Amino acid sequence: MFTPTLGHIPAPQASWSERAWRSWIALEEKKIPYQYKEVNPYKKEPHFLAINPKGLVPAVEFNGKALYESLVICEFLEDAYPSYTPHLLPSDPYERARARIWIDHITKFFLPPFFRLLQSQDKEKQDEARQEVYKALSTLAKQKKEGGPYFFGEDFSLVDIAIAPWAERDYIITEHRGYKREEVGKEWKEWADALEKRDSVKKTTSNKEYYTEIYGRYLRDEAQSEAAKATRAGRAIP
Ligand SMILES: N[C@@H](CCC(=O)N[C@@H](CS)C(=O)NCC(=O)O)C(=O)O
Repeated sequence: MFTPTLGHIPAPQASWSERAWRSWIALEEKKIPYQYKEVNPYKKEPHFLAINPKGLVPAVEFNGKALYESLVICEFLEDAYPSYTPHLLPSDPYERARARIWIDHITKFFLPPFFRLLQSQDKEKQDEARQEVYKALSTLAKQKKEGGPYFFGEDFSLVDIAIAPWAERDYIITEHRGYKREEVGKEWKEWADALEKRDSVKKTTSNKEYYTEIYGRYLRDEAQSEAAKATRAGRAIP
């Protein structure tokens, strides 16, 4: 959970949540002072449910008011701190709309097969999900502007933030599910390489041993997160 505040308390390096990580990268990029508070979203304690009734991270408390949903939080930070740079969305309305179209693509076409790829125990279903992951990423990467490492070329944006956690953690599906960045295509390989080298991403990453336990549960299809349960039941992920 994040509270934009005047004091900056360094965060412990233990956050595994990809969605929380998006908001964290946005705070670091824009250098908004914040306080990081660790909560266990699986416990869904009353004080946390009062902040996010869905009981999911990330959530922020801003001037005593609560907000949740990773991408909404990132856009909120952009709106609430207009003088803080870099801006995470382009100034041109058409390009802003394009950013939102491709962020929506990540939500709808990348995340569901990513979770299916992790959780499927059946080889054929894994192959199918891996192909869907490749397709979603190559379609996205083909929209990337030339002349710089990020979606909008030289300008790092919310599209980069929306996908960065899965670029940094794709070694898990490489080690366990036969995924290769190169198979997606050159555009994605170069983009993903740049994302994992970005300071705000490196600074907020956690150590690998911590992830092994968390992702192990997904790889054995034992995870009990809302996303894992939805994937198992064939429902849309939250
Ligand atoms: N759409 C939400 C999803 C948030 C979400 O599912 N967060 C996960 C961590 S990545 C969580 O809190 N899981 C706890 C649970 O499922 O009980 C967002 O983008 O913020």
